[in-house]
Amino acid sequence: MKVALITGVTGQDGAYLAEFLLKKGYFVHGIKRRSSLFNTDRIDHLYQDQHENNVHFKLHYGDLTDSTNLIRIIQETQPDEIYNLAAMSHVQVSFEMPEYTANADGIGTLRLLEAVRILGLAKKTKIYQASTSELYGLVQAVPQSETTPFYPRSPYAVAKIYGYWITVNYREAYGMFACNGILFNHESPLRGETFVTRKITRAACKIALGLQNCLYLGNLSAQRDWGHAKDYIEAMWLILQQEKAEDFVIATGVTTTVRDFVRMSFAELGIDIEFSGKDANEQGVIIDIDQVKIKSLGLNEDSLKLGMTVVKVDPKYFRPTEVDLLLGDPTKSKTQLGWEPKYDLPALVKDMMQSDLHLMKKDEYLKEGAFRTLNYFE
Ligand code: NDP
Ligand code: GDR
Repeated sequence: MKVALITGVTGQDGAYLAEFLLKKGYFVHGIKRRSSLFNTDRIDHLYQDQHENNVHFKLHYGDLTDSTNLIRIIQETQPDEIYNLAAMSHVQVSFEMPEYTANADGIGTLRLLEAVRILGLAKKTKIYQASTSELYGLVQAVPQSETTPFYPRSPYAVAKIYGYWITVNYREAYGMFACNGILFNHESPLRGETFVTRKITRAACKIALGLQNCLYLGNLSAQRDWGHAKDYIEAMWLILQQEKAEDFVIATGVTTTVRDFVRMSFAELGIDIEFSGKDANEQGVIIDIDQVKIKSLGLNEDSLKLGMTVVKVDPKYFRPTEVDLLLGDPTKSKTQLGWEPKYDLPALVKDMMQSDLHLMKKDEYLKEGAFRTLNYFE
C-alpha cells in the first residue's frame, strides 16, 4: 500500500486530495494545526476511529513553522509521496502578515525538503510543492506557461517563489523527485469564504433569500483563469506518477473578470444585473465606481426589488500591488500528463451556487424561527 502525507489536509485542496488518494487505495496521513475549535469540517466525512481495524486515514498535529515536528512525522510515516499544500494562502492577508507568510510558505517548504533529506528518504519520497500562478504577478507574457518569467506582486507570491526555487534546487542538488505544480486559481464548494469566488456565490445566495442586502468587493476588473479544485488535485497526483520529476502549469486556458463571475453567479438564480454608478472618493471627487443593480428578478420577488443595489466596490479590498491578468497555457500538462479538466467555468459556478444555495436555505430556515428564541448569552 502506498503511503501519502498531506500538509494542509484541512484546506480546500487537502480535503479533495485526501479523498482522491483514499479511493486509490493509499494510506493517507494528514498534518493539521492545533486550533481552539474544530478545524476539520472539510474532512470529517473521511475520519476513521483509530481504534477500528483497517484504518487508512490518520491525522497528526503539526505546523510548517516547526521543523522538529515535521522530522518526527515524516520519520514515523515514511511516506512514498508528500503533498505540501499547507500555506498562509490569502494574497491580501499576506500584506498584513508578511513575515509569518514567508516563514510558513517559503521556509516551511525548505523545512519539509530538508526533513526528507536528513532522514535519508531523498530517493524514496516524492514531493509535490503547491506553487502558484501568483508567481507570474505583473504581466510579462500571456498566456503564462512553464517558461514565462516570474514577477511576484505580494508577500505571498514572494514566499512562494522561494518555495518554487528551493524545490527545483533540491531536485537538482540531491536528485530528489521534487516537483512544482504551478496551479492557476481553482475553486469549489469547499473554497475558503474570503476568496472572491466563494464570497460572491455565498453573498448572491444570501441576497436572493433576503438574508443580506449588499456585497462589498474590491477590484472587479481583475482577470483570473478559474478551474475546479476536483480537477486540479488529480493533476497533483499525475505529476508525481511521471518517470521524471518536472514542473507543470495547471490551468483551463480561459480567463474571466471578477465582474463576469458576479454576473454568472446571479444569473444562476435567474437574476439579471447591470453594472453602473458613480461615487465620491475621500477628497469628495466624483469617480466612476462599479455598482450592481438588479435588472430582472427571476423568481425572487419576495426578497428583492428591481433597481436595488446589490454589489458595491469598497476600496479597502484593493491590494497595494495587484495581479491584473492570469491566463494559463496548459499545453504541457495536457500532452505530457494526459490531464483534461472536467469542469468549465459555467459548470464550476453552477456547482458552487447549488451548494451555497443549499447552505443558505438552512440559514434562512434558522432565521425564520427554528432557533430564534434561543439566546445562548442569557
Ligand atoms: P487553503 O487556504 O484552503 O488551505 C491551506 C491549508 O494550509 C489549511 O489546511 C491550513 O490549515 C494549512 N496551514 C496554513 N498555515 C499552516 C502552517 N503554518 N502549518 C501547517 N498548516 C498550515 O488553501 P488551498 O487548499 O486553496 O490551497 C492549497 C495550497 O495550494 C496552498 O499552498 C496554496 O497557497 C496553493 N495554491 C492554491 C491555489 C488555489 O487557487 N486554491 C492556486 C495555486 C496554489 P487551517 O485549516 O488550520 O487553516
Ligand atoms: P487570488 O484569489 O488573490 O488570485 O489568490 P482571490 O480570490 O483572493 O482574488 C482574486 C481576484 O479578485 C479580486 N477581488 C477580491 N478578492 C478577494 N479575496 N475579496 C474581494 O472582496 C475581492 N474583490 C476583488 C482580487 O483583487 C484578485 O484580483 C488565490 C489564492 O488561492 C492563492 O493561494 C493562489 O495561489 C492563487 O489564487 C492562484
